[in-house]
Amino acid sequence: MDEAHTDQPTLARRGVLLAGGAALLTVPKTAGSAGDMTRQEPVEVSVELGRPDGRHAFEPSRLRFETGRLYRLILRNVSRDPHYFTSDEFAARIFTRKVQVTQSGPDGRATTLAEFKGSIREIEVYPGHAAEWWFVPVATGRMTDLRCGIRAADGQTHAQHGMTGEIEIV
Ligand SMILES: [Cu+2]
Repeated sequence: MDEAHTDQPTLARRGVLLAGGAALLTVPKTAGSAGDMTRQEPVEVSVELGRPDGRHAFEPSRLRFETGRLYRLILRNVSRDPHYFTSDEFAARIFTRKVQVTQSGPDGRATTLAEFKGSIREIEVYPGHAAEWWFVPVATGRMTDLRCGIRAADGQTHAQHGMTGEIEIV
């Protein structure tokens, strides 16, 4: 009896909160601009190019981004071969703020060696090194053309060895 009694105000309050939340969601968006989307705090995403055991693969091989958010995509080559991060469809759907070439010091901290601005279509990273792609996705889509086109000693590309991936922008 007592329990049911004390629950009542809680439920009533929750109802009020839900109603309030729903009301907030239905407030129409104003036509204002979102401001400079390249100046947000970046969302950090890391992808390893190649595997330490020599396999040709992206890890992870499935990536997901949201339009309107700034990403700092760290491409780290953890293998002994150079690798490309290539997706023409992805490059066509993003705005690149910059690409940075970084170097890790003995203390593990990354130092920026160079910065590139403008449209970037693909990035090649050499063994043991890293590059950062800072971008804002501007169009949605599911891209299945992520690949590394480097040709291995057997005449096949790394993509044919399985170095492919999928990118989704929502
Ligand atoms: Cu490769």
